[in-house]
This record gives sequence, structure tokens and C-alpha cells, in this order.
Amino acid sequence: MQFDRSGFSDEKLLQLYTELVRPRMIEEKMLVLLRQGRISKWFSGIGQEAIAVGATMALDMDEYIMPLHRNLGVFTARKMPFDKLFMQWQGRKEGFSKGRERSFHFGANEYHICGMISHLGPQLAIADGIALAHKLKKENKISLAFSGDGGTSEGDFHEALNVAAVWGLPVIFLIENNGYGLSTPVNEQFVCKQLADRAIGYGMKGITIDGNNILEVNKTIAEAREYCIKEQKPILVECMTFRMRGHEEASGVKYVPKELFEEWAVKDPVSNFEAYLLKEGVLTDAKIEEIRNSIRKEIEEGLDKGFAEPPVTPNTAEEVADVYAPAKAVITPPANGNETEKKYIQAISDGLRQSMERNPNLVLMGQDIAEYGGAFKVTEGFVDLFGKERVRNTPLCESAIVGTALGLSIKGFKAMMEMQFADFVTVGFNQIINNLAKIHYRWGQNADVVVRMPTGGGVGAGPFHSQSNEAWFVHTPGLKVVYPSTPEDAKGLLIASLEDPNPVMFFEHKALYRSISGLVPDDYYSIEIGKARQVQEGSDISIITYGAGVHWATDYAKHHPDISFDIVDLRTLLPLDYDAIKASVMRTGKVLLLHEDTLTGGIGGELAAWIAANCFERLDAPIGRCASLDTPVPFAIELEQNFMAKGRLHQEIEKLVNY
Ligand SMILES: Cc1ncc(C[n+]2csc(CCOP(=O)(O)OP(=O)(O)O)c2C)c(N)n1
Repeated sequence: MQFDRSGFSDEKLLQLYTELVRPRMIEEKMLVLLRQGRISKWFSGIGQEAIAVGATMALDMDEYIMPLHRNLGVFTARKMPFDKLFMQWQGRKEGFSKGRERSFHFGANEYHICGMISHLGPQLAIADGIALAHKLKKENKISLAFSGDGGTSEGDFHEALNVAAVWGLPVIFLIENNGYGLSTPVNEQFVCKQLADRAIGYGMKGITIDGNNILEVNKTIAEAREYCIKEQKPILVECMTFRMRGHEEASGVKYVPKELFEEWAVKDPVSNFEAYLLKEGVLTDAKIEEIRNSIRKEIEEGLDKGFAEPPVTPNTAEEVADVYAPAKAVITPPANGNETEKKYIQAISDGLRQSMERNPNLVLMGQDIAEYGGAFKVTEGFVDLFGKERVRNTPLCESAIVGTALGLSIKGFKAMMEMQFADFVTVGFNQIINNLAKIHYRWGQNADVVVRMPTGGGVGAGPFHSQSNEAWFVHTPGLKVVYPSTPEDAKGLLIASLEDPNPVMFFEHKALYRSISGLVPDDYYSIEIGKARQVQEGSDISIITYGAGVHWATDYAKHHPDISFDIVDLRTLLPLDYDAIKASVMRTGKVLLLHEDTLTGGIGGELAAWIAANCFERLDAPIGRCASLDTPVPFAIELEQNFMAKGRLHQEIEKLVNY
């Protein structure tokens, strides 16, 4: 292995050596503990340490890194105390995630590390968001994200690189090409010659280097950093290395030919660097002993503290409370009483515009939302008001944009992403469900992101432009799900969603956009998330509903004055307003749960269970559910009408009346 020490002082070389040895020694100790049955699982990075350490030490301490499961060297080079790290791995409360996350699936803002989720690829787009924050603030900083060779096959890899290239984001994408993805060798993973060649397809620079040579890694990443800052562009760096152990210790290494281990053992990053420094006279045997003894001591002390720490005692209230970032329940009333008649869509646009005026750190992203004004024109004229930096057309890549929104949030920005249609959320699903929703519970980082979801049918748009998919998100702790039915609520709730530090899925019914009007306060105001609206009080039948269902119910009530309806517009589906639900049931004793979403697994089922458990004595009839057919949403208008819950409303109400 050829080392080139030009530009490296003796002091720097010693520092690199110490940081390189530390993860190796920790891992060797962990492998012993694993064999003794004192720890449960270990993903080894032995043989790859030069990449994590060399890269981390080329960055400023306040530049974010998105590491993966083999990058202990990132955590140690960022000076995370070993005892706390060990407690993290052991699931202790004093670790970095209060015992909620395993191994390296955690982050810590004081160390500028954003933790991975198991899905690997989603890390990359978070780096885009962080780099975008640097770019918007004109800071000379970069972000760095890791991927394995296996991870490069994920769509998230492609999307993140493409966004970074198109937007000119200072990101270093670093591939650790260690020959295997679990048991899959690289020739079954990709057929390009080098993974760095993929950079060409994204219009960015790509280089391949020896990942086992710490000086080469450190120098390359330092230069890449300068390049990203100066050119305001991303770069792809592929580090060739080898995984000297199994995917994780239990998986074994039977699938790897023995010769490969022999070939790569000779290229070991630690022993080669040590030998080089001895030859250069930078290290002596005594100095090596001194460094290793000091690390050994640190490990032993950390283990003593870690093993002494008792297992976590569950506190259910704390577990539940930490799912969400604390949200100030400040409700802003409009400053004056002026109101204007507005369509539902205008009210949304109004709320968004006023939020942009109030929050200079709010960034809007979505397909065609800039000059074109969005598929439904919600952001028409916004570019002129706020500029293209804050009103951003995105490439067609929902997953990367949700990830970018999270990256922005980590840097203190607020982000709104417009799904062109709610149906397309499926391709951004993982980032929403697993990153946005869980991140606060996992390691205390919030996701200050609103995803706007033009939803619903009734407009003859077929199976992929008509779905009601709110129930998918209601089932995900950590999200808030808001679904207004009137212009006034749409504006006030959108403002509240943008003020809320938590991720909010904001559903806007497309069929209401231009069909519903109402008086809307002119000023900025917010409406509390989690509070239902009593549309009308009555004594015969409760209709508990939301979205288009509110209009179906009120229309029905208008045409049936002989029945006294109590209509509740839930407005927020997560968290639900159980007080309002209960109060309504208490007034009537007969309940119909109405939604446009399909029946099975819809929110009506959850509400029915809750009402049965909490209002049983007051019920005078079985709880009714009126929902759409359990089929995809058909295109032909006759079929769609047949699909829609609305067509069965009369029949379901009759059942309750006649019970
Ligand atoms: C989306 C997803 N699919 C499958 C897995 C299971 N899995 C975990 S690690 C891994 C291999 C990753 O290989 P690579 O990206 O090369 O990283 P390495 O482990 O070699 O460092 C797989 C398939 C996963 N974590 N996420």
C-alpha cells in the first residue's frame, strides 16, 4: 500500500492513527463480548475503518454525516463517549436513544450525526436537505452520506444523487464498496465497471479510491469538500474495501471465498498504516503501546459503566409523550374581523402564502409548483413573491424530496412538500412512515414537515388520481393527519400544521377545491389540530365524518328535516378528538361513521371500536359504517358513483332510523 504523507504533519498522522485504531479495538472487544454472550448482535466494520475515520476527519465537526451500520469510526472520530455508545448498543436509557433503537440507528445533533433507518438508502436524501440548508444560508459547509455497494441499487440512491446534481447541492456521497451486500457479491448487484461511473449519468464528478488507505481517503474527502463548497456541486466518491467479517456476526462468511480474505488481509488499513508510520519514524513501538493502552483503558472504563447501568424501566407515559415533539398549543386568532368569501383552494393558497410571509425559513417543494403554480394552482404567483429558492420545482422523485424536507428540518428549516396527487405518496412512503414519523421517538430530532395531499375521488380520474389513503397514515404513530372540509378550516389548519414542529399529512379534497366556498378571515390565524368541529347539533342520529363526507351529511340533513342529525366534522384524524365523538354519541345514541375511504381497515372501524368500548351503554343501535366499496376507484363516472360511499348514505341512515 502506497502512502503519500505530503501535507500531513506528524501530529495529524498520529491523530489519524489514534482514531483509526480506536474503532478496531472497540470492535475486537465487542467480538469477545459477543462470544461470551454478553452483547446480542454486532455489525462489523473491521477492515473498512479507514473510510469512516478518514472521511470524518476531513470534515468540520459541525458538518453533518449520515453514517450506516459499519461506520463506528464516524461515531468515535466525532468523539462520542464510549460509555454512552456502549449503553446505546445495550439498549440502556443512558444511550443516545433511551433504549429505543439498536446499534447504529441513532443520531445526535450535538455530534452532527444523523442516524440511519434500516432501509439504508433514505440516508442519502437527508444529506440533500442539509446541504440545501447550507446553500440557502450561504454557509460554506457540506454534508456527507454513506452508502454500501448494495445500497446503490436502491431507488433512493438514484433520486438523492439526481436531486443533488440538479439543485447544485454540496454533498459528498460516499460509497463503501466492500464486495458484498449481505451474501450478494457485487457482480449480482450491478454491472457497471465501477460504481463511481454512475456519477456520469447524474452529471456529477465521480472518483474511485483505495478505501483502505487512510491518507488517500482523508485527502480525497478534504479535496472533495473544497470542491463541493467552491463549485456548489455534489460529488460521488467510491472507496474500494472489503468486509472482513460476515454481514453481522451470526450470518457467518461461508459464501465468501477464502482467497478474498487472504488477499484483503494483506491490505488491512490499520496494520499497513501502523507499519508505514513506524517506518517514517512518526510512531515507535512505545508510542503504539501508549496509544493502545489509553484506548484500552477508555474501553474498560466505558464497559464498567455500561454494564453497571441497569436495564431500562419502561415508563409508558414517557414512551407515548416522546412520539411527538412538544408543540406549542398557541392558537392565533385573526388580528381583525375582516373576512372574504373564498373557495376551498383559495383558502389553502392564502394560508400557505401568509405562512411563507411569516416564516422566512419555510421552503416549498413539489413537482411543477414554481412558475406553473402546481397541478391545481395552489402556489400560482408564489415564485414572484418568494423566489425560486423557496418555491422549488422538484424532479420527479417523491422519496428524495421527503428526505430532503427532513434534512432541512434538521437544520432548523420548515418544509412543505406538495404531492401532486395523494396517490403518489406511495413512492415517498418509506421516508414518511419510517423517517419522518419515527425520528422524534428514536432520537429526539423533529421533522418539521407538512406533506400536502390533494386527495379523493368524484372527479372521474380513475384508480391512481382518486384514492383516499388517509388511513395508512393514521396507523403511524408520529404523524399528525389533518383533513379540513371547509375553506375556513383549510386555511387555519394549514397554518397550524406549518407551525407544528411535527410531520403533518395535510389532506385536501380535490372535489372541494372549487366547489366549496365560505367566509375566510383575511388575516393569518390558526385552528387547533386535534379538535373536531360540531357542524350541527341534533338528537336522533350522529354522523361522524370528515372531508367530503361533511358535505354529504349536511346536504342529506337539509333534505331530511324530519330527522335530527348531530354532525361532527373530525377535521383531524390523528390525534382524534374523542371528547367531541363521545359528546355526539351521548346526544343521540345512534351513530353513523361516514367516509369516502373504502370500508375495510378504514378509520370508521377504529372509531366504531372506540365508541363501542366507551359509549356502549348509550347506544340504541349497532354502530353504522358508510364507506366506499372495497375496490380500487374506477374511472367511468357511473362506476365511480357506484363505488362512492355517498350512494349508500340513505340506505345506511334508514337502517339506523328503523332500528
Ligand atoms: C430496504 C432494505 N432491504 C433489505 C435490507 C436487508 N439488508 C440489510 S443490510 C443489507 C446489505 C447491504 O449491503 P451494502 O449496502 O453493500 O452494505 P454493507 O452491509 O455491505 O456495508 C441488506 C440486504 C434492508 N436493510 N433494507
